[in-house]
Amino acid sequence: MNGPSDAAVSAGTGAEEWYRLWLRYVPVSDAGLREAYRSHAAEVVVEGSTPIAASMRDELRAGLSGLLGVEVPVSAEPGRAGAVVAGCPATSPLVAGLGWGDELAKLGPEGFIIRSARINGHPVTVIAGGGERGALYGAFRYLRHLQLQDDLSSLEIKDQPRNNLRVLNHWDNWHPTRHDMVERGYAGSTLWQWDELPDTVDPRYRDYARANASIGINGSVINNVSAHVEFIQSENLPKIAALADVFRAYGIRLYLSVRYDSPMVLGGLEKSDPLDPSVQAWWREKIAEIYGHIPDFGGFLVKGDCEGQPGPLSYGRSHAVGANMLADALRPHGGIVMWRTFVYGKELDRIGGISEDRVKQGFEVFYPLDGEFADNVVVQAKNGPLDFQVREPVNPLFGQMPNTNLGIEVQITQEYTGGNVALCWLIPQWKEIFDFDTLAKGPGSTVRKVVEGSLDGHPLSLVAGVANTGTDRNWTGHPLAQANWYGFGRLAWDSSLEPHSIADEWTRMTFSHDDKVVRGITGILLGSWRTYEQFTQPLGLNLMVERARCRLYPEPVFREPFHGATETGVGRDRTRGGTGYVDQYPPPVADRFNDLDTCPEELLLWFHHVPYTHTLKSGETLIQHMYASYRGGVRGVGVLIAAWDALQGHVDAQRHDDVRQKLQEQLKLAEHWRDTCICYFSEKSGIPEIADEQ
Ligand code: GCW
Repeated sequence: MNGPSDAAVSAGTGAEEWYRLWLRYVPVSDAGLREAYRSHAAEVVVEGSTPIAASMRDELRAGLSGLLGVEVPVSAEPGRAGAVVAGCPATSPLVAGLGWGDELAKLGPEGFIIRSARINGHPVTVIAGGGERGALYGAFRYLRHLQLQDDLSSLEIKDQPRNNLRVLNHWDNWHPTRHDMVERGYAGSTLWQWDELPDTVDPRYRDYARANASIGINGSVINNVSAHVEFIQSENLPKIAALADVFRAYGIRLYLSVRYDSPMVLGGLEKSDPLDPSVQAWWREKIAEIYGHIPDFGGFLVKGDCEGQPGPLSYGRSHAVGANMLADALRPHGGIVMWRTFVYGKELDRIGGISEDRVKQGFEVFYPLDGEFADNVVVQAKNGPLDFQVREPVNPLFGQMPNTNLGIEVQITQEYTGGNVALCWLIPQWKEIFDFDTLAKGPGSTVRKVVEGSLDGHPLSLVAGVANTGTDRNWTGHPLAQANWYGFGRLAWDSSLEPHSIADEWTRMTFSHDDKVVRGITGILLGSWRTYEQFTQPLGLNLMVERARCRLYPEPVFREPFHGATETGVGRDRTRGGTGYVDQYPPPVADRFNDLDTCPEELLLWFHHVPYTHTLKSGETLIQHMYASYRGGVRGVGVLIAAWDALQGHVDAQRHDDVRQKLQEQLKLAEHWRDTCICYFSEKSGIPEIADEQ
């Protein structure tokens, strides 16, 4: 097999339908409900002339007109029953006049109230934001309320985001590199057309911004963390600024990934030592130049001292010193630094005492730095200690850097979870991560509370996701991967949301309220992560995938140093008797993982080297369970296919066909994994599969 088939990368027959994402605004099917809605949404009133006010006005007008099947007019002030009034006290006298200031202040600038009220004697619906972004999020929430066909008669909705930075990380390059224009991107090329900007501003940027605002994403790092200096080169800043102008109208701040050695590469300086005054001056000047083009620029994302990226370690400076220098230069402009903890390998040789086991190294570098980062630095840690696997334990840094703004990075693009070939809805995985109890301050010390900042009282909270978007007309390569983008935004806004409700929302907005469709597609989404785990890396087996760009296929022999398979057993001994990784967790968690009997079975082979003949709780031996898992995973894909086929005639033919094709691709992938891994482990262990398992 040589990578995804042509069908796997084509836009598919339903391209234009998929392009509309979850913002389809198709007429409410029930005529009675549509009539009722029309009486509650008769005109749109948005005061002010700011970019966000214009966006809100456009979205409400287009959304209501689409959903109600009539042209809903825009008015300067409520002139009839059923006006929809949107704004915030600072920009809308109508909203300011309601006296909701104290309530709104409590919700913060991104919070909102949607409430039935009376203005000028008319019954109206008010969408009031604490600030303009809050009003914008309220407008999208109101439209989602209609898209979900909920009752409009007496509205009382209050909401606010649990995390204040909700950011996409685009691993987009300035020019083609070994990973093409988008590293680990499986949806075509980069969205940012650098050769056309700033003169030509593709309308697609606005649709990108709308889609993000509709799910509360308020930040976009537009370039790869393996950074290129072109993104901060003076002649290119007008191009970057043109994107920022589009994003601003949807409450999205633009950030840039920067190379730590930019002062040398761009500035011609001798070195990039953060303690060197000329380096500090260079960054201050460059940052001032960026803000000259982008007044609300968000700040920098940095991947330092890893995979060939330069960093402060080469000057004998810690990552805290390295980050704080940039943070100091950004502070006068209100900018922040997001500093990644993803470090491993040779760059760490400069620090003594780093363990051999790669998964221990990030913790060993960052744990000692707790409390040393400036207040406008957010340390950005991947959800797990290795690298976005289909299953990993939670990164032990969560809960153990109480004096640091500690954000989380998850991967929406499916580098290790099927590329654009397999459906793997990751929201259940992310939910498990947010729900994990670090026990750092006793029971209830969940990753959610660490990231939100509520456990340790931090004002800066970050949820970052490596984006899965590209130029494919369906945005995400696999059309159903749109649900990963959607779900990321919803969990970044509130990580206590239930996966089922997110799947239900997305399905109704993207497809229909047909009960068969809603039940069918939510079931397919909810089952897909474990199915992918079953046929690729069961029981915490890490890792099996090849090194290639798409990481779709197993390379069991090549990956033996990772998964630890021998003639007698498989898995990595990370207990106290092995690499000792387990003791990077607080004692009660470490004890649970350290003991073969209490270690959660889904992480068994991550923490333990287990004999093939070991008996699991199910009564099966380990090896027979693995054989059964690979077979079960293939059957699981068959279940997805059957569930999708059952929707024929209930989903438009074009989009139905696109997904059917993808699922067939996925079946071939799963069968390849099954056959390769069963063959590998049969030979390795010398233990044949028990016949009735076939
Ligand atoms: O595992 C690696 C990925 C790289 C990525 C790196 C990172 C952007 O394979 O493609 O580089 O993680 O997270 O920085």
